[in-house]
Amino acid sequence: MKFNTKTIHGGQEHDKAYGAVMHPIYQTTTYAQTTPGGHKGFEYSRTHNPTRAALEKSFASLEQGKFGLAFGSGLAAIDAVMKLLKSGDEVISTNDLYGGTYRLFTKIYEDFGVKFHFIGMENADRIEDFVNENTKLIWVETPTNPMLNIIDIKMAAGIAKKHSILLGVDNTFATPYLQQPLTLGADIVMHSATKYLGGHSDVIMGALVVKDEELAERLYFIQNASGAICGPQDSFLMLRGIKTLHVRMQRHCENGKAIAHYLNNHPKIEKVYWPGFESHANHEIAKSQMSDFGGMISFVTKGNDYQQAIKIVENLKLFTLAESLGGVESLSGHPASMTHASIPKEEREKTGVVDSLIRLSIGIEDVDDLIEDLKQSIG
Ligand code: P1T
Repeated sequence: MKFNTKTIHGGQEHDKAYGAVMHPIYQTTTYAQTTPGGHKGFEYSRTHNPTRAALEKSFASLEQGKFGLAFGSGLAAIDAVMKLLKSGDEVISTNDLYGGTYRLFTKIYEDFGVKFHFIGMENADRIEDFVNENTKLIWVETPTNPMLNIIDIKMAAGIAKKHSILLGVDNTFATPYLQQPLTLGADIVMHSATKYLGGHSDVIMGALVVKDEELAERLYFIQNASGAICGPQDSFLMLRGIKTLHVRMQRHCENGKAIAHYLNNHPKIEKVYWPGFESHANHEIAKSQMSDFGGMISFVTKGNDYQQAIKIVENLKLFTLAESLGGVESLSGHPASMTHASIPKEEREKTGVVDSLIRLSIGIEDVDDLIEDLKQSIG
């Protein structure tokens, strides 16, 4: 089955009771048993719920994995991965990543004795310099949030395999429409499904997909034991959102390309970060592991002017100034004070998250209107 068909049918079957075409919302916590343990595969909704199970099959199908897991948020999904580790274990993570992921790693898991190495992974062979006998996980976000760096998943997977380390890839920015990390050798794919998978800015959710059965069993155990699952209504909304993922992504990419070029030619803009430019440091890797370049763009104004950056985001009318990304509507953000405020200034500035950086999540509105809005706001 091809990807555009999988978004609608992947892992799905019609409702067995009445043939409902959309998967029913099983709004129940528990299931009748005829005798202790005598049930139809569902006991208690923290452990399993039919609506969530349908969604988990859809996640697995999209990412070409075998097992999908849905969580109450993207961070809950990453938290479940971290619970595979124990005190003394080490993680090599990209240094440019969502601020909340950095906060989870440094403010929660460092206290539990997990050691993190945050490194630039634009040259992925650098990862090997940080591997030792305690290394258990390599954590990659590509494209990175918010600098749109590209990390070579195949190369990272080669290093992970060589040393029997797990490779986890946060595929939130690319989505499986553009990039499927399991096919490039990753062990775990993670999503903030809140973003493009849901696509309508109305559900907070996380996803994991794996191929290996033993790893899946460990993660299902953590999912049930820790309990950070999502509810059936949200699972339904996510299934509905996924059905249009391919058409939305196509438009996000088209609009993203037009706006990246518009900004790149603007006299008041210093630099535009978008992996579709031939001048992007890892453009060739982006071309080889992604089928297009996505709808996320970051840029800085000439002279690194903080006040001007704030004025731009305040004056935008169609682009809403808000946290998050990946919805049908365009959003703007100021990473230094919003999504990445939990990363100390000296750390974030090392990766380029300066005070004048603006991040855009390009929606699927008419691109002429979006460019008109940027024109009136940037001047
Ligand atoms: O917000 P939540 O669903 O918990 O997902 C966390 C997360 C994980 N990974 C990436 C790459 C993310 O971008 C996020 C959430 N990001 C934002 C809210 C944001 O505006 O960047």
